[in-house]
Parts: sequence; structure tokens; C-alpha cells
Amino acid sequence: MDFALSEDHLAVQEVARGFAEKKLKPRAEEFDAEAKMDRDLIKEMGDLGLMGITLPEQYGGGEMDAVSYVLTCEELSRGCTSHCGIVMLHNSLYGFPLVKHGTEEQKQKYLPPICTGENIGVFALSEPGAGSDAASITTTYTETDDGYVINGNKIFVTMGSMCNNALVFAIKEKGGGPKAISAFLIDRDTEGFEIGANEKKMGFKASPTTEFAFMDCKVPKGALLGEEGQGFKIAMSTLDGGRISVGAMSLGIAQEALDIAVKYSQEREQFGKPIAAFQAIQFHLADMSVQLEAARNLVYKAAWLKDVGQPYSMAAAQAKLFASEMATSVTHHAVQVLGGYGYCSEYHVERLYRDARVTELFEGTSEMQRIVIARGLMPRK
Ligand code: COS
Repeated sequence: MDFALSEDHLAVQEVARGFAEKKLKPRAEEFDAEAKMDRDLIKEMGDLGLMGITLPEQYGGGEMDAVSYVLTCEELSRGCTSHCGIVMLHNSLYGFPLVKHGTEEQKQKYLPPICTGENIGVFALSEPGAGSDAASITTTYTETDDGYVINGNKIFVTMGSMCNNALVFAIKEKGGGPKAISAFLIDRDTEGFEIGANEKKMGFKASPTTEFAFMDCKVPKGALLGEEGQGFKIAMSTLDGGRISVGAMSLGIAQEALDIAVKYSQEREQFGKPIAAFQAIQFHLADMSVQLEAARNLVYKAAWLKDVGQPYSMAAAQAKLFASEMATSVTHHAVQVLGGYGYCSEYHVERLYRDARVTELFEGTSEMQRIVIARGLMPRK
């Protein structure tokens, strides 16, 4: 067994770390306060090869492995979770299903501009009445002579208001179950596709979370991704990979919080010495580091399983579950170590605490991860 990262892994980690340190971290409070991302920084991440780091070279991607991707997400989220989120979207939720199920024409049209960061592609599955129970979506599609007509609503679309293109899941008839669901690639300017309001959120604020409405939205036959009726499986297998990167985002949030807490505890003096000299504080820091390291091992292992072509659905759920709950716990400890200062924005841990919370919710709640894991323990006959 070898826990060492390769030269390539270390190189990509350094690139992502440098970008996060120089471009994201100094402005993270601004992004959060203004709930705004910097479009130029998205293009810069494209120039650095991060936007399409796992996507095929022939479409402008870096064709690097899942471990490289995980290291990238971890480093970027230390700087700004929202700017990390767009890299996750392009490599996992939007890029991965396109690579796996797209026609040559679809790949040529949609992949190059998401690798450069010129275009933004998003994943629209959840609806007001269908979140965890993804098979119960009610956005419908009807086949016509020359294409499909989509009707319905989507919510919680990450980067929705900034998107150029969307991967949208719709069902042939309401209540038709998983096998009636298909996936469609829909361009923003398509008639009948309305971009709705952005949510006001607790954290992950710079990344817009948006409602979509489809009203007699006509798309051509070429908008169908994969085969008709394969949409649910496309969504679920896409989320498997996405969950590894949510785990990686959680690692970055927690590492940043731990680093701030360690530094602060060595500088802050009470009772005549740095608070780091007190076991009460040391025990917080020790627990934080153990939780973080355990989560890191789960996340890297899940990525490695994906890279070597072994099943990773259950490992991804385990990694996401443990790492996201760890990030909530570690940032909670960090606020405690910093006391009143931890509750103020100046020291950043209050933002990290708020940002951590979304990792337990998106790409499947912790409860859904437990279901996936339990099912993995008891495979259906
Ligand atoms: N990869 C590929 N196929 C999968 C799959 C996966 N990870 N998970 C399920 N499937 C397939 C099943 O094999 C089944 O196909 P067959 O009937 O051909 O065997 C089909 O999909 C239906 O699966 P299942 O019956 O298990 O579906 P359920 O409705 O019971 O849902 C859970 C399963 C709960 C696991 C699923 O709904 C889920 O993960 N929900 C969370 C959704 C989510 O993450 N939402 C967040 C949206 S993104 S912000």
C-alpha cells in the first residue's frame, strides 16, 4: 500500500493551491457578502486547466484522474467554496454524463466551452416535490415529430442563473417511475425556458441557486442525452462521482478551519499564556485533525476506486457522508476555539461553518447517503 501522491498529483495540487491562495482566499469574504462570483476567475480556472481537469483532452480537458480532481476541489474550497462548486459542476454533474452518454455532436458542441470556462453548464434534477425521491419528478416531456416538449419546474439548480446550458431530467408520464425518466441538454436561450429567482441561503452564497421553469419548451431530437428512459440511471451514476467531490470540498473547508484555529490558538493569550497551551483547546484541535484525516482517507480511497475501475457508489456515499458531517463538526470546533471572534466574519471560520452545512445537503442528503450505504451492505437479490 502506498499513500504517497504522484508527481502529477503534487503538481496539480500546487496549481490549485496557488490559485486559491492568491485569487480566492483574499476575496472570499467579498464573494460571500455580495453573493457574487467573478466570471473572470472562472475563465482563469479554465486557463489553468481546472474547469475540465477530468474531461477528455480532445475536447479541451486535462484528462486527469479522480485523485487529481479531488486534490483540486480540496484546495479550491479552502479559498472559496462557490468557485470550487463550478469546477465540480463542470467535471462531475455536467461534464461526466456528457462524456459518458453524449453523441459526438453533443460532446463537440458542449464540452470545449465548459473546459475553458467560457460557458457554464448545470444539472437540473430536483423539483419542489422531488428532492431525495428523485424518481418522483413531475417535469414532463412529450415526443413530437421533430423533438420533445418539456413542461415543469426545477429548483436548487447550482449556478442556475449564470448557466448557458442545462442538463434537465424529465419524465414521460407523471408517476411513471425511474424507467420513464430521460435526460435533455437544453440551451439557455431556448423559447419556453425561463430562469427564475435565486435562493437566499445560509452559506455557499456566491454560487447562485436558482429556479427553472419550462413552459412548452420545444427542444430538437438531438437534445436527448443517452437513450430514452435512461435518465434516472444517468442521474444516479453522475451523482456517485459528484459525491466524491463534495467529500473533497468538505476536506478543504475543514482544513482551512483547522489551520485558522491552530494559528489563532498560538497567538491568542488568556490567563497569561497562549490558549494553545491549555488542554481544553488542544483537545479540540486534536479531535478536529483526527476527524479530518479519517475523512481524507475515505475521500481519496473513493477517488482511487474510481480511477482503478472498481465499483465506487458505496465508497462515494461513505466518503461524502463522513466528510460532510466532519466539516460541520470541525468548523463548529473552530468557532469554539476562536470564541467570540469565531462568531465574527473577520476570522473566516463563521463563513466556513455556514458553507460546511451545504455539503450535508446537496448531491444527496446525509440520510440518502446512509440509504445508499445500507443498500450496499444488503444488495438486492
Ligand atoms: N448508478 C446507476 N444506476 C442506479 C444507481 C446508481 N448509483 N442507483 C440506482 N440505479 C438504478 C437501479 O439499478 C434501478 O435500475 P433497475 O431497475 O434497472 O435495476 C433504478 O436505478 C432505480 O433504482 P432504485 O429502485 O434503487 O431507485 P429509488 O427510487 O429507490 O432511489 C435512491 C434510490 C434513494 C438511492 C435515489 O433516489 C437517490 O440517490 N436519491 C437522492 C437524490 C439526490 O441525490 N438528490 C440531490 C439532487 S442533486 S442537488
